[in-house]
Amino acid sequence: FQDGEVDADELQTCLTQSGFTGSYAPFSLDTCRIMISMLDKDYSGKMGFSEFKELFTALNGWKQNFTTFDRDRSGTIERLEMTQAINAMGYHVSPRVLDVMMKRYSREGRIYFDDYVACCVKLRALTDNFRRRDILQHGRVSFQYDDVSFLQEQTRQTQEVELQVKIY
Ligand SMILES: [Ca+2]
Ligand SMILES: [Ca+2]
Repeated sequence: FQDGEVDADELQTCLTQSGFTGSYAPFSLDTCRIMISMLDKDYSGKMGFSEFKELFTALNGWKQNFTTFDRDRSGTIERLEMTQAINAMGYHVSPRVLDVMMKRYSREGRIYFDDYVACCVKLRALTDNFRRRDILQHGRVSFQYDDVSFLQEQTRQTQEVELQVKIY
């Protein structure tokens, strides 16, 4: 943080050097880019110190979550484990949305830590977006198709999907 902000390369180096991912594979540049853009509150295109602190706190939670829900200790999160992890984070997703998430973030049914974090960052960004729009009434909300377009890159169809968020 010499110049106050880090880009994706620097973030990757920083997280790798800190040994954050432990025995899991280091974060890809892609995931680092996603982390920066999703938490870039001041739209600087880089990650400032306060954004980094927020990310680090979130990462710790996700890592704990990942380890806890990897019940068979395979080092990856499979479908059933993902359902439980998502519920624990306060989300409720329909089986159909889960299918799409598995398709997007897993490799042959296994979600690695790197992709898990990318998914968590995205979910969190969606939640923040909803909070900003103040439509988290009754603690549950269904995301509209456009909000989860990241989940469906192939089929363009307009429909509401049942990705629901519980109260935080
Ligand atoms: Ca920034
Ligand atoms: Ca597992």
